[in-house]
Amino acid sequence: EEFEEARTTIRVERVGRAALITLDRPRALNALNLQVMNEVVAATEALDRDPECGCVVITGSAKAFAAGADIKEMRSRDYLDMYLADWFAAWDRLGQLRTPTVAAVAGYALGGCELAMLCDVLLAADTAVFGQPEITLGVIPGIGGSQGLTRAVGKAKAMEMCLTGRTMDAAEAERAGLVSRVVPADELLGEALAVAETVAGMSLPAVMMAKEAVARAFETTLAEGVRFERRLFHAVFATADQKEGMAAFVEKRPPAFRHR
Ligand code: CO8
Repeated sequence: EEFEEARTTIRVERVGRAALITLDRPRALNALNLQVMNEVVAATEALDRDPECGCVVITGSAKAFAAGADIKEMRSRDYLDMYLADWFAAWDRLGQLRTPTVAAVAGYALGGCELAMLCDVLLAADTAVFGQPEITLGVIPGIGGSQGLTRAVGKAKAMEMCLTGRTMDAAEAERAGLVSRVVPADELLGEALAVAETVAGMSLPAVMMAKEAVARAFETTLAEGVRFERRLFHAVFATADQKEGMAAFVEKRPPAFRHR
């Protein structure tokens, strides 16, 4: 533990215009203690401000994306400790980034399921296992799992998973709409980086607005969401990239977006 606390719990690399954050706390299966939370949030916020970064991939190890919140760190805390520290609140900032994020999930995503759901695109290896096992510890999800999972897979599966701790394998997660695609484990990182580089090659304002528009679907009525989308759709016609993208199509050449 002492050794672990003295080192960082993540690795950050640049891959072209994409960035890769690898959770690196192998002895605890990437359990999400406060250090991991603070490092992931600080790294993603720094990348969000960096104009050279167009998309962030978050991944774990082959065995565990993240085995949940750190049980050893929480076990002896009481209500006031948790309330006054506003435990886990910083994770919300991951969901507020403007730069798109891709979760590349292999192995256990238990509670790590919540971290993955804070990302915009979820890719799963065929080894992925998703679950909200908090109930088996006498507690409940605390990083938005009860809300995110219910929106992602519907009430029946979310309720069963949160009440029993039952896990979903990758195939079920794809059928249920939790992940966009399942790929062989050895192709996961390559696929995730390919998605990230594709996103990072698009017009940045269009990407940000598309992300905002999809995210709005979870926050408002259909009519208000469509109105929000329409306003943004009109707004993209103020960008040079709209002219370039449409000119490139007509001229049968790849677009060279200015705002990337
Ligand atoms: N917290 C702290 N340490 C952990 C955690 C964790 N969540 N998960 C694993 N570890 C540690 C183990 O204690 C063990 O350490 P040591 O070698 O010192 O004994 C080491 O990682 C390796 O783990 P295992 O020996 O258990 O590995 P196995 O391959 O046998 O099993 C499992 C892997 C199935 C993933 C198993 O480790 C497990 O069930 N982990 C706990 C999963 C869990 O319940 N997660 C939910 C966490 S609680 C929680 O999230 C409640 C808070 C609410 C909101 C936030 C959620 C993110």
